[in-house]
Amino acid sequence: MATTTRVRERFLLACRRQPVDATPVWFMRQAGRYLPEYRRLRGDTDVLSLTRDPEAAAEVALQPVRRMDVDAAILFSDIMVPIAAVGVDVRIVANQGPTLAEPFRSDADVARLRPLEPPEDVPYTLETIRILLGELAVPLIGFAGAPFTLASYLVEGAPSRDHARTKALMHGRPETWRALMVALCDHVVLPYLRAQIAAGVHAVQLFDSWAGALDPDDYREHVLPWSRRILESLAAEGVPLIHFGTGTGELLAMMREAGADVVGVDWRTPLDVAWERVGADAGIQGNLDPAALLGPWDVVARKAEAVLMRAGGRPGHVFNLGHGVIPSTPPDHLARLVDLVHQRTAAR
Ligand code: 1CP
Repeated sequence: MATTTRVRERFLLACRRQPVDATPVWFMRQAGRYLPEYRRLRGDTDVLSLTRDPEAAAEVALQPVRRMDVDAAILFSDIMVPIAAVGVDVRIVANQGPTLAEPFRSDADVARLRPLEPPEDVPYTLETIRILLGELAVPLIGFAGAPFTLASYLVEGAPSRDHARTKALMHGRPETWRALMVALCDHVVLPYLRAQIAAGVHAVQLFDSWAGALDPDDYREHVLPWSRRILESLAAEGVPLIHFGTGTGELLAMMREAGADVVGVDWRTPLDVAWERVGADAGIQGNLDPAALLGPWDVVARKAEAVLMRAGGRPGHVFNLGHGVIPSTPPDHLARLVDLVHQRTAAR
């Protein structure tokens, strides 16, 4: 059993749609290249090596929390960490992303995903969580990639725009697709998330970053059942479950249906429209365009206030960007944004 640390509650309350003293804020990729202290610490080390060094990974996750009054921290890891941990040769190429020496194409490739044994395969992730729980005064978010987004990297072998090979496999070899989805759920994502929860993370986010590449029928038939398998299996664990993707305007209701407590939405769908789609019985996370932070402060403030207006003070809003922080973002804009959200929403 993990020790329960006393942490600031407002992020967890909002995930449960309970009233809060101010709207909680955190940022996807709040740890990362926009911070000079991250660039200094990382040097030439690749991201996967950094995640395998618990002291360094914990330090990176703490950096944004020291600079800004964010209401949650996110584990520093990557969605490809548990894939690499079961022995698949994955590298994260600088300024590009995950690449595989031998992309997945067949049933024999699916067999390369042996079951993850967290204590042996990802001891560094569990140790990073342990260190963070001892240091943090805000909740810690654990995460994993969702089966579709993980499959896209495995099948394409590199970041992709059209996800063509992935869709070709999904449509052309449905049995192989199914086997791949089962292996990703049961051998990789579920053991990885269960271990993070057992180690004490306060909430979990399932990143289906590229699900928006699918039409709604394909999402329902080929992807939703697997994301649901994960979220429903975790429901009894008692931590809030956040389900995020980009370009998902037409998929939002199904992402909620998959079993999420909170649905993360990008900037393409206005927050009030998105909330209507996920339903009033779910929370919503988002959704300022990360590129707005590249403009002057008055633009950031105006666009952030528009997001808050659309949230309308209803319980269940977690303020975030619509996707990760862009590396050229001025750190001071983000810190000011946190304060603006807190001030504008502080209970009077
Ligand atoms: O230092 C670097 O080179 C920066 C790039 C980087 C970072 C900071 C990568 C390579 N991974 C990470 C850490 C990371 N990855 C975190 C923790 C940091 C935080 O949020 O504060 C998280 C949550 C992830 C998750 C992740 N990795 C996702 C889902 C989130 C998202 O952005 O949609 C995805 C799709 C990845 C794959 C990946 N890893 C790295 C890159 C550049 C990418 C995306 C590549 C692509 O466009 O396909």
